[in-house]
This record gives sequence, C-alpha cells and structure tokens, in this order.
Amino acid sequence: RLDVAVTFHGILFPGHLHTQDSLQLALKCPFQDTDIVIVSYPKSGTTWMQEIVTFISSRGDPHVSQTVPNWARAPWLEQIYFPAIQETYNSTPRVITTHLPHHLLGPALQGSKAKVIYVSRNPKDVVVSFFHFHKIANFFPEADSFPEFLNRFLEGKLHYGSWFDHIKGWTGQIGTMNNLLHMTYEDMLLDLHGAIQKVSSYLEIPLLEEEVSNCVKHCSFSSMKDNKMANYTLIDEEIINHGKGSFMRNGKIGDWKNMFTEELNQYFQSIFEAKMKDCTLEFVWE
Ligand code: PPS
Repeated sequence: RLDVAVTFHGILFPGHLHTQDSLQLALKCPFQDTDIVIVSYPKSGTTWMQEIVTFISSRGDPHVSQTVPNWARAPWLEQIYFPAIQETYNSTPRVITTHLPHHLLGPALQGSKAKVIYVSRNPKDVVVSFFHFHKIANFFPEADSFPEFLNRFLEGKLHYGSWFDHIKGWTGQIGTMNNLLHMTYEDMLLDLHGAIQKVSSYLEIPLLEEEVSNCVKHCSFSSMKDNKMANYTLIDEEIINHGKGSFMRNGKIGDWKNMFTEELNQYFQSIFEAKMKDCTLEFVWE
C-alpha cells in the first residue's frame, strides 16, 4: 500500500516518500552557505518557486527546466532519495526544497548563510488544493468529505502537520534570520514580474529585463502545466492518478469559495482568528 504514514516528532508524513531515517537525516543536513532552500507548507506554491529559482539561475534559458525534472533540480531534503541525489548533485548553488516546520529544521540552518525562501499561500486555498491533491495522490490517505478534511487541517492532523505552526514558525524568524525571504503565492500571481525581480535580487543574481521577461513567460501557469519536467505527469499512474485530475489544477486565488459553505467559512474564521491572534501577517483571500 502506498498510503502508509510515518510519524516523526508527532507529525504524519507519507511513508511512500519518507522514512524515520530520511527525516532524521534532513534535520542534520550540513547546509552550505551557497544553498538556496525553498520552504513551504504543501500546496502553497512550492513547485512554482522551484521553477522561478531554476529560471533565475539559468537567466531565463529554458534548457534545464525542459530537460531535468523539478525533483532532480530542486530535490526534497526529507525524502528517501535525497542522499542518493546529493552524491551526484554538483550544481552550485544547490537548490533544496522542504516542507519541514521551523521547529524541526531551524537548528540545522542556524549559523548557515544558506538563502531561505519561505513561500506561503492563503490557507483557504491551501486546504482546497490539498483536498483535491489527496484525491489524485495515492500516497495520501483517502480524502474524506471536504468538511471533515477541513476539520483535520484546522486541527493540524493532516500530513506535514499544522499549517498554523508552519507559518508562524517560519515567518516568526523574519527579522531574526537575515537570510529569509518571505514570498506569497498571491504576490506571485498578482505580479509575477515583480516577484521574479524580488527573488533575483535576494539571490544576488541580477537579470536583464529581457531575462526577467523570459522567466515570466516560462513560469506562467499555462507554461508550467505544459512542461512535463514541472507538472508531475512523469510520475507513474499508480502513484498519481492522472486520470482523476492534474497537479497543475487551477492556479488561482479564491478557489476556496467553490468549496466553503457560509457555515464552514464562519467555522474556519473563528479558528483562524483564535490561532493567528499573535500573528500580524495579512492575507489576500480573493
Ligand atoms: S506541493 O505538492 O506541496 O509541491 O504543491 P505546491 O507546488 O506547493 O502547490 C501546488 C499548487 O500551486 C499551483 N501552481 C501554480 N499556480 C499558479 N501559477 C503557477 N505557475 C503555478 N504552478 C503551480 C498548482 O496549480 C496548485 O494549486 P491549485 O490551487 O491546486 O491549482
């Protein structure tokens, strides 16, 4: 069975992709000062940021993005295959991706100059995207009804843990960690050109206007949906059921409105307000 879970520090992870050892190794990662680390809660724009960083590094040239799958050019730190990839992963800078929360990964990054990019998205769209992904990804447990799924999300019981802990843990480091850039899915959707310029300047890879335009063109939803090195269609049908839906599903802000009833929205709002009362982040909901 593909949907067996691993519990690590009280958080569930898909056992198809992780083991206790792979998770433990991640926490001891010897980060290099040149590393670029993309951090996110699932469904927040991870794949998009992997593409943006790939294109900034190649100055808008599509060769790498069209020939190397995203999991090989920006591998997942905590997944089983990471040590094997690491041995042959000679590109500088290394681009590493992770969904780990700050309370687990923070110690390994302490003292490192690795450039962290934290990507977040409004949680209503996160939970809707995650719900749909559970329906096609066979390494997640069967999705319940949406209200039950939402409840598990709000209780922090889904795989990868609590969205609240994740966002508060990482964004709580802004101002403490010099090497942390917070980008939102909504920033990227509303102004991709500006978002790419911001990331390129943070990474100290200045781009010509023409190079930024090429990055924008190739990082659009439609370009990525058509790029088999970015859209996960290379993954076996038994792992991701492509017949039931696509990873590049909708790519919009505000799709939550199609799933949340008024009652669910009020319920969400009450929990959100209670859990985020110590947090000043503002979200774009639609
Ligand atoms: S994962 O499984 O954690 O790696 O998922 P993640 O990549 O974080 O999030 C997947 C959602 O991001 C959307 N996406 C995009 N939206 C707009 N433009 C671009 N270029 C883009 N690339 C990926 C993807 O469609 C998923 O969101 P939903 O709402 O399900 O469409």
